[in-house]
Amino acid sequence: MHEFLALTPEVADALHDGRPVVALESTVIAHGMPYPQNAGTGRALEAIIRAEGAVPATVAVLDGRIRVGLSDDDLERLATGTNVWKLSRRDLPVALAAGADGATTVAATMIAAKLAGIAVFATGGIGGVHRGAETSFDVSADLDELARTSVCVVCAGAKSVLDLPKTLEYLETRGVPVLGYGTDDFPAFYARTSGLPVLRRCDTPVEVARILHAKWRLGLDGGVVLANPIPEADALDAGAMEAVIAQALHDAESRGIAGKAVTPYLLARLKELTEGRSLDANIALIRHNARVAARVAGAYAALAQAPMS
Ligand code: PSU
Ligand code: MN
Repeated sequence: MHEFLALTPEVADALHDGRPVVALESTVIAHGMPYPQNAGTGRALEAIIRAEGAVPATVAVLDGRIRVGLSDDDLERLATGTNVWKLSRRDLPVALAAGADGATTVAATMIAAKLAGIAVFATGGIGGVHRGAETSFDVSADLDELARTSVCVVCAGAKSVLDLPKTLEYLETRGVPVLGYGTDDFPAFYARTSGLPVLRRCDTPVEVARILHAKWRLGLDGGVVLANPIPEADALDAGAMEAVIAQALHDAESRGIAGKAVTPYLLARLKELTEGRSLDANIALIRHNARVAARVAGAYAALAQAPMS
């Protein structure tokens, strides 16, 4: 359909028919989790979305084309590949021109979802303003993408390796609604609460869908964050994680890790320091996000199909 964009027939058909589709990112597969948990999680997310009656569309770049919807072999290739680039907005044209393989971040996945016509996207955590950004200038391109690209991103908030108050300030400035799913409090990824309020609590998929519909019908382009807390049983102790996060940040700094390597380094280091508990929590929360995203996609598809009144 497009020189640089390829949808699977399943995804294209669902979009054509107005059925719910949920986009999934691939950086979490290629750079956010180790093998084989990454491949297993990628497959589990697709199965969860299907079980909820929606079509999953995992996004990645393979051989220089943005692929929306992957085969099982494609997924395995991303999960095991040794030369899979991490692609955000700035990297996409370079990877396409080079014919490279790459995993898409939240920002790049939003771009692909929007091009394909997918309104809802599930991930683990969004990038944000890093601690110390006042000197490092490290602000994830995910935030500017949320400001401009009309996709609803279902996440478990953001990790407290980031500066959460500054992340929320930035989203406020850029006009991005931050909604809490069943919570008034912005979740902090491994922990259910951060002590920071969301803009609006939503308790049902329909409430979320109504906000998406109102925003986009009004021509207010840009994303929406739907922050869905990690399930109670899977949450990690916030105080204990704070100490581990401080250690991981210190290690990143003393090794001179910078730029796009920061987030993958921190994720891997947290896993080591928690003996795998951070990975278990990460898998649990992203599965939960996929389920909620499928339900929101269903509610939004129903609303978008309804005759205008
Ligand atoms: N946060 C996580 N897990 C992840 C990421 C973020 O808890 O895997 C990934 C996402 O793909 C996100 C990206 O879009 O890292 C942000 O990278 P950066 O901070 O370099 O913008
Ligand atoms: Mn960064």
